[in-house]
Amino acid sequence: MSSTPRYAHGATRPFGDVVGAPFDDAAAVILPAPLERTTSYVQGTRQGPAAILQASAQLELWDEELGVEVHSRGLCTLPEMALPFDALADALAEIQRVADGVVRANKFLVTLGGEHSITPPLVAATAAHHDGLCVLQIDAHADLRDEYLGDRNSHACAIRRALDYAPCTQVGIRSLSTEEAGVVESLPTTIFYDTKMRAHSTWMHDVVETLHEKVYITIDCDGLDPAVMPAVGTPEPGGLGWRELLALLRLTFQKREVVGCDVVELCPVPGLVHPNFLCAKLVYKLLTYRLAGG
Ligand SMILES: [Mn+2]
Repeated sequence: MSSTPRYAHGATRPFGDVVGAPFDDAAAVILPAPLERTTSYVQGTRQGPAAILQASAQLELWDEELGVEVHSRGLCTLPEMALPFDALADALAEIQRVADGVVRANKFLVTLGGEHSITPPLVAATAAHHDGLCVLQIDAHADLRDEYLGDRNSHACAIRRALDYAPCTQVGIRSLSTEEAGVVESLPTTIFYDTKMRAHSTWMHDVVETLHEKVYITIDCDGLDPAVMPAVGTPEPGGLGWRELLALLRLTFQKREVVGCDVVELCPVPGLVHPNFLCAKLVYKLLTYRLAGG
């Protein structure tokens, strides 16, 4: 009997437009989780997973950087979660339940958001099966508020909640509130601010040095420079370049065991396809770095 997690779902569109492995045979699993409940500026991240999967049909599956093609090494795309819940907490609990089923089956889970509030349940599910887990967050925003607009599960609180399960290293940060700045020192997190992090040429190694052996990576698209990644709900000037992000990710996969990832907060702009394609390529890079062994 298949151990595929069961849940209410919509369409299934396989990553790369190529039917991959059945769940039980898969090494890596893609979970589309189009949650959008607490976005605070531009709306539309619920369209993110579908846009990434649609764009992924245009990907070349050969990776010229590593000289491999990993799509055939056991990739399963699950159907898009429907998340028919009135309460945000119930939707997050369902994401955690489904993620637990994937991580328990020893699959490399890549979740497509959706807003950043999906990350705490994903980290919780991953930490339950991987002792000593830590989180690497790529983001413009610290997301360390204890609550935002009365909601402790808001996207603006994502990393604060995730810290309940694992310590964090935050990279590319260039936006935080006065309240957050006041509590940073007391929290189990290390911040590499965008304005200062490149001061030493070894900075990427310095980032990786802060990470435990097992790492969960959460990538908020707005961590990238909005000049290359404009389709986000809360854009911030500055940020990582595309090659810079890939170099940091590759180094992390080379030096640590990355056990799960998410790519969140893509907010597609009608007629502007390059951000969607960037996210599809980013997801495939994560899969390539993992499945090809760095
Ligand atoms: Mn952000």
